[in-house]
Amino acid sequence: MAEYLVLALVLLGVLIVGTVGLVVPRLRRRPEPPLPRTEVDTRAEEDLAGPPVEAPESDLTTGVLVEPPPVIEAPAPAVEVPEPTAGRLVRLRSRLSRSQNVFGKGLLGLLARDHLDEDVWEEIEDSLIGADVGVDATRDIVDRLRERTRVLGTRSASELRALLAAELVNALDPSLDRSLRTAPKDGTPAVLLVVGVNGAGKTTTCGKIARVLVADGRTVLLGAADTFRAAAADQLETWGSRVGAETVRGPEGADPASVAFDAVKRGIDTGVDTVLIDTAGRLQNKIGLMDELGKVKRVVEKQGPIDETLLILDATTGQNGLEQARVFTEVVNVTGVVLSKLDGTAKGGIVIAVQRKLGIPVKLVGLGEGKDDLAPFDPAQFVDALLGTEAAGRDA
Ligand SMILES: Nc1nc2c(ncn2[C@@H]2O[C@H](COP(=O)(O)OP(=O)(O)O)[C@@H](O)[C@H]2O)c(=O)[nH]1
Ligand SMILES: [Mg+2]
Repeated sequence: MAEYLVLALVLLGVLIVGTVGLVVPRLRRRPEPPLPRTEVDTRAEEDLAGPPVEAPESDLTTGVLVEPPPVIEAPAPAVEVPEPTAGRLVRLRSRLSRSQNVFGKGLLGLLARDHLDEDVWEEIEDSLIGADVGVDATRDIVDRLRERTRVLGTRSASELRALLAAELVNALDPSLDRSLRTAPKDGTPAVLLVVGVNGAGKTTTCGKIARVLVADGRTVLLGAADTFRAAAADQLETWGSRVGAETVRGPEGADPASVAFDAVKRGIDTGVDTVLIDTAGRLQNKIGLMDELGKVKRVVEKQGPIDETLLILDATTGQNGLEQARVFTEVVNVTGVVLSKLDGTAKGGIVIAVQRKLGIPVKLVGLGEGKDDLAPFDPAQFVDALLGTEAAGRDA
């Protein structure tokens, strides 16, 4: 009898311990922090950019989130009116200050020496090569400069400046056509393709060009054919939305050619003036890139010719960038070069080397990260900016 009682007590004990063991962990798990809290926090801060909205408290007894305060929608940003392009290169000339040291101070200083002997000419040559002008162009410039200073009797500072300026402008071939073909023809939009290596500034330049066109009264559509990362399309869309331009994009990893095709088709259907197509520029695999870009070109051309293919080159990569650039000229018919980031280099001479090596006119230059820091390229204005205000002041 006593044995039954002991057994019954033991069973009862096991039952109690088991129940407690099951219930306690559940009780502990209950008040875990609800995930949506942080989400609500950041969203509210970004959208409102005002005083931080308090995080909603979770109800510990039910584990249910107390309803968050309503997130007030920020008003839709107004469409911006970009700066006109006229005179931009003159306005942005101070952005060339790094290069101005080499050309304006360095070269003009050397030319102003009392005796232009062999050593000085060698120093002048070194300066030009150091500024990425390139060996061939440097030799031409220095030979012509030597000849003209020899012929000329007097050598005032202003005369020397004028001689140097003339040779630099001459090396930039002012006769080249630098206009952008962006005007629609027979009711169909002009199509611009933007190519270049990763990070060169393609997307930024697309955005800046869209602003220039909108400022000129054109309607623009953007095609996000860099489908490698969704962020690339987002970046382009942001540029477009600021000036009221539609962006056609595909899902991440979509076929770039089909996105480009859709963009042109949409541009034709909606009757915009210009379609700008941004592309990817991964160069790890030259064959892959050639295939991809070649396909984009062929597929787009099913709907009509590409009016302008712009190659974006990062000026800070200097002569190395030039070698990479060749790959693009082999695949697509590059009609113009945009030299980006000229504000970030002391080697503004790269403009001369690029044109000479590629035989393609530099049509635009990027002079900063700002929305309107893109200028039409003009050899005389550029050289004037390179030689600097100080040198110009000496003329007066
Ligand atoms: N300083 C400067 N930065 C630039 C210029 N153009 C582009 N960038 C910057 O270069 C980086 C890469 O540009 P992005 O357009 O994304 O290059 P992508 O990969 O060719 O599309 C960004 O941080 C841009 O702001 C320029 O003219 N000057
Ligand atoms: Mg990009």
